[in-house]
Amino acid sequence: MVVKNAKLEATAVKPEQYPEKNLQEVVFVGRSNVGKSSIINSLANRKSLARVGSTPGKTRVINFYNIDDKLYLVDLPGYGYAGVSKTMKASWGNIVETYLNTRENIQLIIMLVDIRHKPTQDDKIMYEWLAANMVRHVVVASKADKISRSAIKPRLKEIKDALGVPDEVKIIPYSSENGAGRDELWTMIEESISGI
Ligand SMILES: Nc1nc2c(ncn2[C@@H]2O[C@H](COP(=O)(O)OP(=O)(O)O)[C@@H](O)[C@H]2O)c(=O)[nH]1
Ligand SMILES: [Mg+2]
Repeated sequence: MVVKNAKLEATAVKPEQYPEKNLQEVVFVGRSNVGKSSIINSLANRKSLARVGSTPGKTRVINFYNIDDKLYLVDLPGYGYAGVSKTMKASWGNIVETYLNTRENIQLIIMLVDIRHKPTQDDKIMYEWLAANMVRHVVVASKADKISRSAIKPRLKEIKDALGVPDEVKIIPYSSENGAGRDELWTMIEESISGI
């Protein structure tokens, strides 16, 4: 997929701030620091469309990136950052739940887990929600460049077992560093979006 125009179109904490254009949406969820902003840059082929590595837990907003006026890539606030207060956690839950429960144009949810780490309790809760809510989804094992090629398969299996991912749901190893997995993920995105 060649992206011609990519821009941050809206930043929201509540529905009134979501973009009004009814483009289909592909959503990224996962822990803080798992690589959500990086994968958006990688998919869009841009260096700094989304801000990478800002203080974990600090991004408490939903960012909507307009891709060629065809779809939005939506960057949700990350969960599981240890240093945040209860109030912050509650505000995260509220922002994310409201979006996931009310937004009708979500076509695909991409859940990121770090290929090097065991999924956490928060990851399990997130995946249970995805599995229970009948939303089309895919799991991406991020930072695949950080482990050896031979370690990839066993890591994917561990993630699959820990989250209880059924055979029909794909787990794609991805590297935003070198673009591994990009074509496969774009194919999945294109399959889930009509008219592109
Ligand atoms: N080596 C490597 N580092 C990555 C990759 N993706 C993200 N990172 C790094 O992980 C950190 C967090 O990434 P970021 O995209 O900000 O995560 P977010 O909090 O989920 O948005 C940054 O230092 C990134 O450079 C990847 O595929 N490979
Ligand atoms: Mg981010």
